[in-house]
Amino acid sequence: MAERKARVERNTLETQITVEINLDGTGKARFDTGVPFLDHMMDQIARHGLIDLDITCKGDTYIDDHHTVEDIGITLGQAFKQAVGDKKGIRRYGHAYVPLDEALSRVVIDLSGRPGLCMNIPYTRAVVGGFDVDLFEEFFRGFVNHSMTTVHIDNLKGKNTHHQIETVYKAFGRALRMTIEMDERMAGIMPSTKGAL
Ligand SMILES: [Mn+2]
Repeated sequence: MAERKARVERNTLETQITVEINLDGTGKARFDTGVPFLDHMMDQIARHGLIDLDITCKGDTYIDDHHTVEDIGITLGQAFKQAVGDKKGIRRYGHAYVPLDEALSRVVIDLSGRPGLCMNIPYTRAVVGGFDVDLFEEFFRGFVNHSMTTVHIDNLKGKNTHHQIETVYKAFGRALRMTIEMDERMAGIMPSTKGAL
């Protein structure tokens, strides 16, 4: 199988970002983004997705974390799409439920070729670890728009905000892993009756 890796640089006046991704990794991650709580969340994608990630960002966090979080989502989406390639032989769909103590989240993904995000997280707090939790929607919207994927995210239970969002990122990693797994019975076959994704 060809290597499923990508390296994407994205530079604007607000952020300068480099993302390196290996879809067939072991969950090795290195982050230097200036936003530690986001790093903690992206670590879940790497570990539970078995995706190697190396992400650096110099962003205008002296304003707030908004541009950094959104633009990392965009760049990660671009790198993911590039690394996935033509999608032949992959499972395409992925889903996961992940609990963490009282919290429970479900993430369902389709590498559909069409961007779409349905996200429902009834946060119990607006800020966690100094991080505005509404920015997570910007991260995921950036990702789906640039990876051309459909993502449904539901936090079903949870009292602690850290647990709520951590279960989302863990489930996202697990679901992503399923989408890109090679399905032996689909070898060389495009997982769509349209013949393209
Ligand atoms: Mn945690």
